[in-house]
Amino acid sequence: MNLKNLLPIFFFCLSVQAFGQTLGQQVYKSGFTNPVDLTNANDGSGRLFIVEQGGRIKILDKNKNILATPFLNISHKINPNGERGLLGLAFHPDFENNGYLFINYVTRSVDTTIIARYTVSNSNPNIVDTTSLKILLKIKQPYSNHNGGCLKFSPIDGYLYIGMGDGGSGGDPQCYAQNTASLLGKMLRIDVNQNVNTTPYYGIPATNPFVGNASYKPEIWAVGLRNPWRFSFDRANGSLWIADVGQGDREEVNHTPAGSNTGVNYGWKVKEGTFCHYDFNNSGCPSLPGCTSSIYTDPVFEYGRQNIDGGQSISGGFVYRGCDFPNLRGKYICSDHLSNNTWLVDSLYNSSIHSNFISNVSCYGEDETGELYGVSRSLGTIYRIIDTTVPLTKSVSGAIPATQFALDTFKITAPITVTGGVLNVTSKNLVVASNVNVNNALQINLIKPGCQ
Ligand SMILES: [Ca+2]
Repeated sequence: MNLKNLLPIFFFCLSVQAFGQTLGQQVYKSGFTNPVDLTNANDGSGRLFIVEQGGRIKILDKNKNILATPFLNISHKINPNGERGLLGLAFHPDFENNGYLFINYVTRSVDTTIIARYTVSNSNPNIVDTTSLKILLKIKQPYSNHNGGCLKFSPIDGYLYIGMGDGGSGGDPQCYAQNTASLLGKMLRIDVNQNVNTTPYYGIPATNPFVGNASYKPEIWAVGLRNPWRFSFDRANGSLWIADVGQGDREEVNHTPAGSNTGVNYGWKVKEGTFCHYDFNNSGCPSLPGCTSSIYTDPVFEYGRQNIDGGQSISGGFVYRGCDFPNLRGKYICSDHLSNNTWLVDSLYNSSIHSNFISNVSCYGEDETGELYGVSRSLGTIYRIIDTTVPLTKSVSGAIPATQFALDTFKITAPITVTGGVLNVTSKNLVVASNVNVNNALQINLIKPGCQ
């Protein structure tokens, strides 16, 4: 066995363990216009779907080509200004079989949030059948801002969660977020597998916390949110991370375990983060306990409004569960849209700040394997989130011994020319069946100890 090729790999892995991770970003693809959401269809196609606020959903295929024809174009239906427009996309967990996708947008004329279902074309997997439109929810917006916009399926209960802002203006003047007869300022949870072919094209999960309580809208899963612009589920355990944009004091992240059916009150507008809201009074509000009451659930992470180590508008991200960067695994990432500060928050809620990160992050998104991407709204660019201590590629040339590379470390992704032997590549390992000579330098992409 020729150890020359293996020793550098061994010492390289040791150094990663010794020095930990350094958060970094790498341009993945540019050319989008005001992108605000990124997701995948989990159908094995490797496609990324990029939502543009102006009303188009673009496909970035697995070869990193932006398809010329949008997946969907509803630009005629929406108002793209401010916090309005096409804001969110979620694929049904069984999209591969039923072709359903769900979007969240604000209408062009009278500001109204629409939650709608479309079906992918029977004949072209890269086009939505626009005649398939079904509208599930219409929620009137009293002001132009704080429209929420995110919607996602829980990997645990399979229900669709919809983040609703408090309706806008400033300070929630009508106290919508604590008004249980309003869907504004709430996290909603609906079952899209009920009434699939009849209005309203969804049903209420029997385990929703306020089912049977006449003073609550039954869609409500949690109350007390100001503008949960971006939330996500941890794909490893189904827990929910909600980033809630603040008013004047605190930007916050809330973390709630999977299977919570108790009806969390996240505090707004009695509290802003862990602070008592500075101008809270009961004007417009139902009679509510004061801000020190235990009925309000505090965030697990928050920051202040100064740009040096805080910001003014949080864009929530995801817990990294990809395979390529082991030292990022289990950490939640979020950014401030205005200050460009970015944080990693670990499972004990310890945080580290990374300044001068991606400009104007609107959202993060996962590909099918859990690799993470950050999206710059102003630059129209998608960045891959990386650990800079882990090189993305490594090259070898010359003779490779017949062996299996150690530590499940490598796979071959680039075309190679080989003489004198056969290379067998499995999902985990590079296996060389007999001694070979590589004519050209061989690029090996680093992957996934413990994954697949
Ligand atoms: Ca709160």
